[in-house]
Amino acid sequence: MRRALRWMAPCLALAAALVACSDDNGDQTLPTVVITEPLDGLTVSGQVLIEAEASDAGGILRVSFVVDGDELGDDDTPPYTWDWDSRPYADGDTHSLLAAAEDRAGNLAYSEYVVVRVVLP
Ligand SMILES: [Ca+2]
Repeated sequence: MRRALRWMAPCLALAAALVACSDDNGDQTLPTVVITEPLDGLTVSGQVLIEAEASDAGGILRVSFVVDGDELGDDDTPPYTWDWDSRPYADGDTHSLLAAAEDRAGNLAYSEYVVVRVVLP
């Protein structure tokens, strides 16, 4: 919301002059993000390194890591990784991993889901 207001202010100012300013407000292109580790369908155990690749012409602010809809945390420097402790999860259950990348203009993009099966160490 704050972002929207910040974005609109110069547009409103320029509207009087009939200047199209949508292209002058910076980056509106979503970043790209993909989980590179672990691979989809893999069986994992113990501490699991989740790694994502993210890129954006305007730069990446942070990549957040999500398991079953719950955010684990984020990383703001590449390589974007998170050490996921899978030990509290039930033996044999599957879980969906997701990475969300935010660029420096606040555009948010999500990776494809990666589904892994957790087994106890
Ligand atoms: Ca962008």
